[in-house]
Amino acid sequence: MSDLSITRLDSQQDDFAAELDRLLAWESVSDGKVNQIVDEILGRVKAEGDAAVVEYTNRFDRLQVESMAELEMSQERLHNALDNLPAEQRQALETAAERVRGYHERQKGESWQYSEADGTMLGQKVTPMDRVGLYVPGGKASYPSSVLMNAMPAKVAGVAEIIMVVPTPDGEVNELVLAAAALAGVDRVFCVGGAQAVAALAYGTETVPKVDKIVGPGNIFVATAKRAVFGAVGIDMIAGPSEILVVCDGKTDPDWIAMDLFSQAEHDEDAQSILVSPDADFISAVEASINKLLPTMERKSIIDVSLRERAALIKVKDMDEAMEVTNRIAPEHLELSVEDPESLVPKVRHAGAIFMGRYTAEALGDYCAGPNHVLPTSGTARFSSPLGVYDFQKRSSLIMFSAEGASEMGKVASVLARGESLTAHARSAEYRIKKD
Ligand code: HSO
Ligand code: ZN
Repeated sequence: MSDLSITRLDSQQDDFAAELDRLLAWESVSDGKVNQIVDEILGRVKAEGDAAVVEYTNRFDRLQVESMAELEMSQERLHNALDNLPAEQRQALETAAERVRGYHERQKGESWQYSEADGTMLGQKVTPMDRVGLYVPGGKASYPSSVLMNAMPAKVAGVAEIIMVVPTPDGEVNELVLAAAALAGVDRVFCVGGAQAVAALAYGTETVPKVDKIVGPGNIFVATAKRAVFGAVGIDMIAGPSEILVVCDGKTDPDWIAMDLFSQAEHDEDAQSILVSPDADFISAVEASINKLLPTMERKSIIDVSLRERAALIKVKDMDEAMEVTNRIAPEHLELSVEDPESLVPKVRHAGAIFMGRYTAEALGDYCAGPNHVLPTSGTARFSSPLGVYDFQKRSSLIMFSAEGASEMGKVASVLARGESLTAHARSAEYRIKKD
């Protein structure tokens, strides 16, 4: 295999800012043809329910089932999958699940309230959603770890019912995915996928219950369907390809860094891996490691395309500049492979997850560190956060006035309401003003 040519950038070059923008440009394609297909599927599932879901599933996943019931996996089936796992896998899955649960327990938003001197009480009541849908992709991106990462925060939030959908093309079932569903406490699993699964969850059918929110990654049909049903139900973020940004002081083993870059590149050809360092010799050493290690990788053809097309090795002046570049990128995963990561963290303003120190491989976060691996991608860490318990909880405001409080605030409301020419508002407040 010939040496890979990976984009090299230097912060000192004149067009650095423009080159960086070009590197980061990413648009999740919104295809007219896909929209049309998805609209038709959504419309038919909404109108015809189970029959349409079964028909699409037979067609797209090459199955021959006659009813929705045949596409449901029983709890017994899920628990069999868990019981039949090799002991090592079961233990690893259980350890991961426990750590993810423990981390998310700390995220639980609690209700609160306070009272004012006149007895008026104000507060916020936190409640879980009743029912959520979890989309799990089939095929090469079907990750049991993602089942845990999506289901556990919902469980911890107190969601009463979790409905999972997962396609089984050609009838191929992923036992580890079923085992993870059993472990996470998923309530019902349907072997359907694509826009038809999103439609079934969003609108409900005779068999699939309608959910309040749909979470989980999927292909362009799933993403387009999720966007289309938003409003009828809640959705999580629309995930882009995975990314990693490694900031290194030049003192970590270059093989470790090369493999960390591979770890996201192997997800798919569009994944993006970037190294930022002030040490030019180190950058060259990592490049040599990349070329040495790539032929040994099982997914070398995916990694090869990802690195050629989307990766970059960026030389900066110093660590301060590295942090500026980091904030411009707002990466999904940020590895601070440096001696004293704690000194850099205060300078990080935008990142989905921050992996601190040379030992903290991003891969640990993907599986078992505890924090969620569903993270904002494509620069959206500027305004959004990891999937968490808060995504499955809602807040209601609590307001209770005493007679005295109603009288006082009635005067304020009356003035403001009359300013807006809303007389019923004003008079409603004024009835409660004490007359003496
Ligand atoms: N790195 C992926 C999650 C994942 N990795 C699942 C391995 N399995 C997105 O953050
Ligand atoms: Zn990963």
